[in-house]
Amino acid sequence: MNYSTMIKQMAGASALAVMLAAAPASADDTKLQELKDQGFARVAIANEPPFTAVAADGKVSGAAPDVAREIFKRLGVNEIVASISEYGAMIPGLQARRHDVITAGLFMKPERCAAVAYSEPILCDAEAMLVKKGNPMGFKSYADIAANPDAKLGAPGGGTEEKLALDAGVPRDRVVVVPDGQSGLKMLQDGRIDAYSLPVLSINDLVKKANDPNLEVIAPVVDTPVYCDGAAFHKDNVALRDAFDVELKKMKESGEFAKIIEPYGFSAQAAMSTSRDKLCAAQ
Ligand code: 6CS
Repeated sequence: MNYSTMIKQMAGASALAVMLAAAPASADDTKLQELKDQGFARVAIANEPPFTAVAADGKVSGAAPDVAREIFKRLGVNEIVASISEYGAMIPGLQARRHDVITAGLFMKPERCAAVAYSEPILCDAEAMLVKKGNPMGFKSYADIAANPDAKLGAPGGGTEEKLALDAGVPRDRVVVVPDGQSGLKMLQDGRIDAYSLPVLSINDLVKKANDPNLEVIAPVVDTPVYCDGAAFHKDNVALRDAFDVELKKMKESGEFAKIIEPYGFSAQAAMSTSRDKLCAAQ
């Protein structure tokens, strides 16, 4: 290569370098301003009390949206607008920009941590199974369900319980996708499934409202960890996630975080005793 060509190449390279250096802050830095201008944050929820709930009049509550609503207010975004989604569709919906954040009790696991930008931990819970009174098939673990060729488990589509059951060897055709708590309860009562699995607080909420003496809660499911969720942001919105975490930390330290989640049955201490790094590396 002759000298003049080399100089031209270098000039081009340095011009490019100057352009990149002057490039505006990443697109990520504008997301919070976008939400402020929009006036609301679009949150994905599941409608699974006490994690998330939608009343007959459309009012959104539950520990996850209540924490998010308060933090977004502090960030200058006054409202949240919720859409109900199956757990397995939440991350694709976030990646397709249909949601600004997932605030649904979506438990941190390595494969999810790779796909989203989680906040620090918010809601922690163990896993449970709802069975007929007396636990006639003797379930204590998902392996017990795998071992019984007649046993069928109901669980949320794309949810943690479905994956735990499949990983424990329950064949696909014996793991029944259940869209919501009421459906799961009915399927169990009608004998279409032999156990229905959700986190402990969700199962307890369902049982309390069912008022059916022929039900029994198996909790915790043996050989399963305590999971914690975080608010889940798009991978390109780390600056927004970090701003959310600054406010979450303040609320944890002031006691305001506990005031929001503990009336729902969650432990602030459980969330404060772990971290995103630990939960995303664990299991
Ligand atoms: O994160 C999950 O997959 C699970 N989280 C909750 C709050 N309920 C069921 C779901 O499978």
